[in-house]
Amino acid sequence: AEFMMIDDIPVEIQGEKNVLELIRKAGIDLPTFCYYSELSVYGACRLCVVENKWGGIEASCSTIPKAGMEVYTNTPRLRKYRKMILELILANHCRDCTTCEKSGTCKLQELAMRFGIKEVRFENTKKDLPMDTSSCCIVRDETKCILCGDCVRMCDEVQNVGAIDFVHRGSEMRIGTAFHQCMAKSNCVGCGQCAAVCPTGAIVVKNDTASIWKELGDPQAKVVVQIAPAVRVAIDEALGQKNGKNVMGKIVAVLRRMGFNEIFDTSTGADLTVLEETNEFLKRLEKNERLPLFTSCCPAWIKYAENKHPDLLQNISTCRSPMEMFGAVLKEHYKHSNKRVVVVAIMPCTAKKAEAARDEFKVEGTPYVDYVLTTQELIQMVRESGLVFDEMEPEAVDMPFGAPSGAGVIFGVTGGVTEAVIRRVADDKSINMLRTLAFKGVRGMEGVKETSIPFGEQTLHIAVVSGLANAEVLIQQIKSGEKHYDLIEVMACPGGCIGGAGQPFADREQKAKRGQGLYETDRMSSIKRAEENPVILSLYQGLLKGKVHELLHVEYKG
Ligand code: HC0
Ligand code: SF4
Repeated sequence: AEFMMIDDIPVEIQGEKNVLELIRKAGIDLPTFCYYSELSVYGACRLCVVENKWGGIEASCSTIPKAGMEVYTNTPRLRKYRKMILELILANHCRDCTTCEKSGTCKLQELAMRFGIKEVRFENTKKDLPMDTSSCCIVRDETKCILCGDCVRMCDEVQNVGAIDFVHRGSEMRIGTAFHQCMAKSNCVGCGQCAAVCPTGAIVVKNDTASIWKELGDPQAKVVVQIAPAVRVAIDEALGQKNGKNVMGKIVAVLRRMGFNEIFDTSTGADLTVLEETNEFLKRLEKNERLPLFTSCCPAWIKYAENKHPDLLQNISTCRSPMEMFGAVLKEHYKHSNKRVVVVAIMPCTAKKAEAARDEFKVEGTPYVDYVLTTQELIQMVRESGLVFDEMEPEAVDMPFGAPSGAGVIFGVTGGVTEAVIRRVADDKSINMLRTLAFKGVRGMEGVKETSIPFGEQTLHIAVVSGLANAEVLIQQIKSGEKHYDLIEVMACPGGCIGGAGQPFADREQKAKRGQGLYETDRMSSIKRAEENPVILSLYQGLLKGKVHELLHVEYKG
């Protein structure tokens, strides 16, 4: 075994990419603004500096650990250096913390507290720039930007979008879009991953909670809400436990107390999607046309395809996302209500806000889904209400839509849509087939997964990707003829919806726990397959009769 010395204590090197990871493994929470293990190392914030035995100072994030190396993490020089960096950042930073969207989760605020910064000795030379509120998904406030570049690297390296980049040089340097366009006109796909890694309030998720409170207070409004699969395994991280367990029952209880009139599960919509998407897949297989079939539930992926691969739009499933399917079903179901029906969707996702606002999902200007709230916004509303989430007694969702199948619940994790579809198309319907399917390569946090299943005389080749840069690699391989697939599931956020930018921030390990939480729910569901959900059957015989195309499918106009 190889060791290096950290603060005079030997620590074993076990393949850590840099000294910073080793220091953190040793239980020392060295601060950083610009380090994320899934992004390239930028080394700009200099907070992670360490001192070597000769008194040299170096950034630990960009130093490779070597046997025999000796570093110190907490010397008087380093403390002074870190304080100085923080003070310089704070000098050029808006300091209206109490009214900032990021207050409480801001890294700069946290470090200023940790390092006991009580005064800032430098003058603020930063220009006062207006906020960019043009996007439905994110809000940019450049006065809070500390130029760590996390957003730029996320957008480029993980999402292959490149909507934002450094512009100008020296003291004029800032983050901007191509041709200085507003976010809404840029090629941003709304995934929100930049906001998820932004350490300050420079990029935040758009907050729509005020509109919801207003609707809840309006006696003329019937406020109906649907809850996405991934929300139930993440909300508790901010309001209770961090174990990734499904707390859907508590969410339902809290929403009822807050005044929502009818509460449903988006997974019911996912059950509809399974049936529709499988039909479509089987038809295309039969005719051998428009293959591979790409899934269509992720709105950031749809936007990405529209921007970069319009030729692939014909391959994308015509199924609306579960949220939009269910939104349309709900509006249809309540169309004779004597109240104004407002459909709210609680999602792990920022791009869903833009999806809900698309013209394709409006009838005479009225959207099927009126508002999308992220998990984080719901957390804020729960806190504001004063209801103690941890003490809520779990309750069930409302009829007539009731509980979904397990297949509809696992939609929230990468590979879930695929697994749900395979359950339906596979010839073998035994419980053993279900069990082995879990080990066929569709589960797990990897960004690219492949599997194949027997189908009659054929073998179906299936790929599952999360992170748009991973999708891009796959698309190039397909276009060059190097790879062939029949079905491809694409989710923009690493890990799928559980890793959505609307969720509390999570590392890979925490995302994996959320995934396990959804699989556990599936294990505990007596109905595993979408087609066995009696609610879905009655919908096809009733409300959806003659309206399947109108309510469940879409043609994107670009
Ligand atoms: Fe998802 Fe969905 S699973 S996109 O990941 O398909 O956001 O959770 O609600 O619509 O069901 C997000 C999560 C959903 C939809 C579903 C799908
Ligand atoms: Fe890039 Fe996504 Fe942020 Fe848009 S929301 S700028 S696509 S990371």
